[in-house]
Amino acid sequence: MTQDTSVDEIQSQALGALGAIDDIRKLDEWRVAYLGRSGRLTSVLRGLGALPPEARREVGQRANMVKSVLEKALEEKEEVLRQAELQRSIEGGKLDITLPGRRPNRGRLHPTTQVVREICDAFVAMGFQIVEGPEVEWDYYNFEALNIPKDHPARDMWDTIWIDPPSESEKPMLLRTHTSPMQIRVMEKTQPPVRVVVPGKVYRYEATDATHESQFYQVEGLAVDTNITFAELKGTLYEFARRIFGTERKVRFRCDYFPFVEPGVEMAIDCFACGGRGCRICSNSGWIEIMGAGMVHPEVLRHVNYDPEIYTGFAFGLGPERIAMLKYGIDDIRLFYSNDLRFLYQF
Ligand code: YSA
Repeated sequence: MTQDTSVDEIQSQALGALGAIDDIRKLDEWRVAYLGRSGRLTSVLRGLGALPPEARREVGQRANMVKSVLEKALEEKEEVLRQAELQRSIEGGKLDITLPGRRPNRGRLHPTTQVVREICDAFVAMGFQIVEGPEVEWDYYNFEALNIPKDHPARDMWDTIWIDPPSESEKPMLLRTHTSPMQIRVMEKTQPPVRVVVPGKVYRYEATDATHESQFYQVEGLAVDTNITFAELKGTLYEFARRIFGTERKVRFRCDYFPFVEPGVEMAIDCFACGGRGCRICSNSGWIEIMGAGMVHPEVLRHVNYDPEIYTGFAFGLGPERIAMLKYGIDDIRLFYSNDLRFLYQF
């Protein structure tokens, strides 16, 4: 038998075998047997080199023709079997071709990100620029330069997660406990007038409850210029509250202490849950604190070589999760980071 007749034989055997297949899952076995890397036709094509030149051309051409015939036959058979399978499942009632398709899931921004952006937009509209800074911070920026020297009791206001504890390192590092260190970084690099907001994540070694997380966001604000007074601070923050909450909500300013401001204030909004009567969420006070603020302390200005006789400024640091809670009536801050899609899909 010549190589040529053996190629014809392969074709007729292959087509016979293909005709006998009635299950789509068996087609791959057939493909491997005849057209696969060690299949019968591929072996003939591989052996062409050993044939004399005139036979090589003839057998080669024939084998390639057979290959196309088999490939086409495989394609047709696959289509026939697929149609048959579809027909069977329609008849068997397994496939409801009238069912609407499944909607692909669409991604969206996390509610905290949405609120952070909304807050920043409100300040950008009032002439502030947005800057960002490191979450791993030096003790110097987080405390020292903000008028909180080592061993000062004010450090206890921020339960700190240390990377290098102060006793072990000359230049201790920590996870920033607030966005206020960016006040120093910005003023070191710029000359007044300064108007910036700084969104970012902060970390505290703190037990969680309905209004406290150990990782949360803050948005810092800083304005320094000549002639900035407490009136500018109040005007800016009232305007912010009006833009975010509308004109109906009540705003309360109270004296507060932060070592890097003088005087210092705390700003609160009336509790969304009890309308100010007092409940679990607002610790029976009727108010939810959303930010600390104040006039930048002259000592902080001196730290960055601004002359406090010429320049004054105000600063604030607010909690976007608390603002989202007030805006949307969310009664537990832990919902933001529990990865519960039923919660997240509402925003
Ligand atoms: C004060 C004066 C300034 O001139 C500038 C900034 C500040 C704020 C200061 N750096 C600070 O961190 N103050 S704070 O500890 O009271 O936090 C500010 C805001 O962050 C709070 O009003 C609250 O909205 C939010 N916050 C605080 N602890 C939180 C929290 N949000 C969620 N979980 C916590 N554990």
